[in-house]
Amino acid sequence: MGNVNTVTDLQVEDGIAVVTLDSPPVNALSAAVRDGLDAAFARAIDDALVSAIVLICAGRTFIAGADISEFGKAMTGASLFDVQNRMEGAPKPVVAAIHGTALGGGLEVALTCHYRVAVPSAKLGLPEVKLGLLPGAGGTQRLPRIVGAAKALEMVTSGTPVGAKAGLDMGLVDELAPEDGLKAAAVAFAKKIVAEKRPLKKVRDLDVKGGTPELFAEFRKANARKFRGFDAPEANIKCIEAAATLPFEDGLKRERELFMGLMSGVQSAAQRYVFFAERQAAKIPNLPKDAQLRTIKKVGVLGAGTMGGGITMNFLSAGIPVTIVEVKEDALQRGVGIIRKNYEASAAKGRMKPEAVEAAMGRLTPTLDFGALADCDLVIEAVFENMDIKKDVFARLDATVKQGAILATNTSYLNVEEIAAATKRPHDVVGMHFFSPANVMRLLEVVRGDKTAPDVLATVMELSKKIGKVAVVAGVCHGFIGNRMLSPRQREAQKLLLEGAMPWDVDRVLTEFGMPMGPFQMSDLAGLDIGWSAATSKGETLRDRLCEMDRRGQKTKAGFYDYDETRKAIPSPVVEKMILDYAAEKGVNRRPISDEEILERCLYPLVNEGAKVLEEGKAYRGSDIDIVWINGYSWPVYRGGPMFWGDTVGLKTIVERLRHYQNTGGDDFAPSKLLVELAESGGKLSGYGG
Ligand code: 3H9
Repeated sequence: MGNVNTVTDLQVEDGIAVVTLDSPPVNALSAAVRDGLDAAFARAIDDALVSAIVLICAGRTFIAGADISEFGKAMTGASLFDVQNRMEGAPKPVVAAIHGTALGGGLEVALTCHYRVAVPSAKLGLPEVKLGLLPGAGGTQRLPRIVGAAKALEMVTSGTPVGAKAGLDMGLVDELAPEDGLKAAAVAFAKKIVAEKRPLKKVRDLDVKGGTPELFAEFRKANARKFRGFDAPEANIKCIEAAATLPFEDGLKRERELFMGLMSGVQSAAQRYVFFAERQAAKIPNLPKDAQLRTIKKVGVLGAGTMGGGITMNFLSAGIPVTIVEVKEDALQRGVGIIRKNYEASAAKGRMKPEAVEAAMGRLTPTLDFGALADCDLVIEAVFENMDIKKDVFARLDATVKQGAILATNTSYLNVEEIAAATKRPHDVVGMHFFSPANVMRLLEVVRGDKTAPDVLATVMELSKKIGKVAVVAGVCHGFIGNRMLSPRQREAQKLLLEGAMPWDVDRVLTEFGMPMGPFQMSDLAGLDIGWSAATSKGETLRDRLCEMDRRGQKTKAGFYDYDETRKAIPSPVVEKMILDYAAEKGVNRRPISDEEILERCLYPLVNEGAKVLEEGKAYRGSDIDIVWINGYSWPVYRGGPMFWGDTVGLKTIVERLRHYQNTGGDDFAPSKLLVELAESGGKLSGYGG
C-alpha cells in the first residue's frame, strides 16, 4: 500500500524522491493513478530536501496508457494535463524509469519528464490508432519534437512500439539501465543530472525536424490503401502536421479537438470494444478453479497438405517440436518443402533471421510412420474433410497415441462429437479449426464437444496464445461460428446474381463496406473448383458452368472475373452473358438491384445467423462472434464485427428489413427468436452473454 494513495508511494532518500506507481495489471492512468501522481509530485516539488524526482512503476510494466475502461464515463480525479504540467514544470529534474511497455498516455507522461532511462527490453509507443484514437495527451506534439516528423508519422499511424535501444538512437531514451537494476540506475542518473547541473530538458521547447508539406503529401499517398476506411490515421497525420506548423500550445489545442472527434465516433467505440472482446474471448466461463493445464512439449500433425503445413509452422515458430505424418513420400517431401520455402521467403523479407529458419526446420520430424505420433502431447489431424476418413483416423489415433494426450481435429464443418465417438476417450478430443493460410490468419476456433474435458479446453486456449492465435470457443454445429454465418451471405450473393446484380456489383458494395474482398473475388482467389469434379458436374450452377469452361479462378486467369498479367480483376463480358442466359433459363425476370439491397441481403442474414448461434449456445458471447469475424474473415475492425455492427444499425431495423425480405424471398430471412427479443427489449447482440 502506498503512502500517497492506494496506488502511489513516495520515498525520499539521499535527496532523490522516488514516486512508485503500483496499479495492477498494467498501471493504466486511472483516476486513482492520476490523483496519486498529482499528489506525489506536488509533495516532492515542495520538499526542499528533494533535488530530483524519479518516476517508476511496480509490477510487470511502466504505465501502459490511459485506462481504456474509463473512456466514455464521467471524468473523475485529477486531470492528466494538470499532472503533466506539474511534472514538466517542476523546478527540479524529473526522470522516468521505464520497464515493460510505456504506451499511449504512459509514453506521453514519460515525455513530460525531463529525462528517460529504460531497460533494454522496454518498449515505447503510441498505439492509440489501434483503438481508433490518437495520442491525446500531447503525444503527437512532443514525439515529433524528439524523433522528427517522418518517424513520428510512422509511429503514430502504425501504433507499433520501438525497443529501448532504438529509442536510445532516436533520443527518446537518454540512458539504458541494466535489466535487473532499473531503480538504482535511474536514481544514479538523477544524481548525475543534479551534480552536473544539467538543464531541465522540456520536449515542448524543441523544434520539429523534417515536417515539410511534401513529406505529408507523400506519406498520405503511400498509405492510402492501408488506411482506407479508417478515420484515425488521417487525424493522427493532421496532428503531426500541426506539430510541424503551429506553436506548441496551438498544436495541443488541435490535438485535443481531433482527439475528441475520434473519441465520440463509432469507429473508436468499435475498436475499444474489440480490444476488450479479444481478451474476454480467452476466458472460459465456469472453468473449475482447480483445472490443471496439460503439458504440451511435442505436437503431432497428421497431413502435410496446405493446412497441415500451415498448422505445423505455428508450433515450429513458437519453439515447439512437431512430428508431421503423411502417407506418401512425395506428399511428405512436398509439404516439408513448402514449409521451408515459406520460412525462407520470410527471411528474404527480413522478417526472420536465416538461423531462425534452420532452428525452426530443426524442430520438424517428417515421417511416414503413424506410430511416431505415440509420444506426442497433442495431435492435430488435418486430413481430407470426410467423416469416414476422420473416424478412421481417430480410431487409429486412439490405438496409437499415449493416454492423456489431446486429440484434435481441424475439421471446418464436421461434427466433432461424432469424430470423438470413434475413440474410447472422447473427453480428450477437441476441434482446432485453423483458418487458411494457417500460419498467417490469427483466428483459431476451438470446438468444444459435449464430452470435451475442461482441462483440454483450457490447455488449448493457453497454447493458442503461445502460438500467436486469437482463440474463440465454439459449440458443435455445421460450420461452427464463422462458416455457419458465412453460408447465408454466400447464398444471398448467389441469389442476387440471378435476380439482377453482377458479381462486381456485390463485391464493390462489400469492399466499400470495408471487407478486403467481396465473395466472388474470394471465390476466384480460393479456386472455384474446390469440391468440384468434372466427372460429376451437371452444369446446374454458375460455378459448374464456369469450371466446365475452365474458368476456375485466378489460377486459370479467369473465373467470375477476367484477370490480366498483374492479376487485376476485370469484369468479364463472358460471365455477364452467362449470368443473363442462366437467369433466362430459370425464368427469372432480372431487375435493377440497389446497393442498399445488396448490403442488407448479404449482411442482415449473417447477423441473424449470429443471433441463432447465440440462441443455441454455440458461442459464449456475442463479442466472441465478432472476434471470429475480425480475425478469420477480415471484417473491418472499425465496424466492430457483425454483432457490434448490428447493434449500431439497430436491431429493430434489422428485424424489420428481414421481415420485409421474408415477404418476398421466403423463410431464409425469418428473424431468429433471440434477435426479435433483443430488438423488442432494447438489448444488444454485442453485450449478449457478458
Ligand atoms: C491512451 O493512452 C489515450 C491517451 O493518449 C490520451 C488520454 C487523454 N486500460 O493485454 P493483456 C487490461 S489509450 C485498461 O492481457 P499483456 C486488459 O484488459 C491507451 N485496461 O496483457 C487485461 O485485463 P484482464 C493506449 C487495460 O501482458 C489486463 O490489463 N494504450 C489497459 O498481453 C492485461 O492485459 C494501449 O492501447 C488499459 N490501457 O499485454 C495499450 N491495458 O486481465 C493497451 C491493458 O481483466 N494494452 N489492460 O483481461 C496493451 O497493449 C497490452 O495490454 C499490454 C500488456 C502490452 C500493455
